Amino acid sequence: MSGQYNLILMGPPGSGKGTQAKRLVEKLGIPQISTGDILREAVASGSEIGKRAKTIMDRGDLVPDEVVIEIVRQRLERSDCKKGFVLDGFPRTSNQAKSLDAMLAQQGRERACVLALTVADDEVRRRILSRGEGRADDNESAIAKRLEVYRRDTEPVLAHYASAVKRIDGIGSLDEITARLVAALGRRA
Ligand code: B4P
Repeated sequence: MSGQYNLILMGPPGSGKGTQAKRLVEKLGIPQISTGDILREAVASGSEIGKRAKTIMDRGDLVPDEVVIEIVRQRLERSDCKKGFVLDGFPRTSNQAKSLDAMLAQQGRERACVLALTVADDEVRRRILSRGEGRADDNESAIAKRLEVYRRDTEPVLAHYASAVKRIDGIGSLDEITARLVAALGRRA
């Protein structure tokens, strides 16, 4: 892989995207861009975007494309993204993926590489229910909705990126999974 790490970390809810993105930041020296974290900050601050997003997120649905696309567009323009980035939780729809491709092309960047964590539904349910962060979307009905939305709207994104997708087994210790991700990028852990 050349100088830039334009990475997309994908996987079902609770598959460990946020957890592993933070570890890749340490290893690769590039920023994490988590649309989930940015939206939760907006909710906490009581901004207009946050007010709009809260009800949608709490029930496990996706925030409208135009809102998250604009968030990512502004974030990618910041200077810390020059060497690359780890997108965590974006793109989640084919429309978001097409917009991201256009943004990268416009900025003269390489196409993104997709690292897709695979974890079975029972395991993600168990992880989310035991994480104890008190997130409003960490309950049985919101998890069922998030998994349904993932199958319907987000799995097609994997087909969109086709040969740029590297599937990574998301079961194992945190260190084991980080090592698999780093190896998929052609680096040693
Ligand atoms: P996110 O914040 O992206 O949340 P997530 O998919 O549920 O979690 P993630 O996969 O990051 O799991 P984590 O590392 O925490 O999205 C939340 C909501 O925001 C969405 O439902 C949507 O409403 C909105 N949203 C975000 N992006 C959007 C977009 N682009 N478009 C529209 N809407 C958007 O790990 C989960 C748990 O597992 C943790 O407790 C962790 O400690 C544990 N864990 C991790 N790795 C493990 C391992 N190897 N073994 C055991 N446990 C592990």
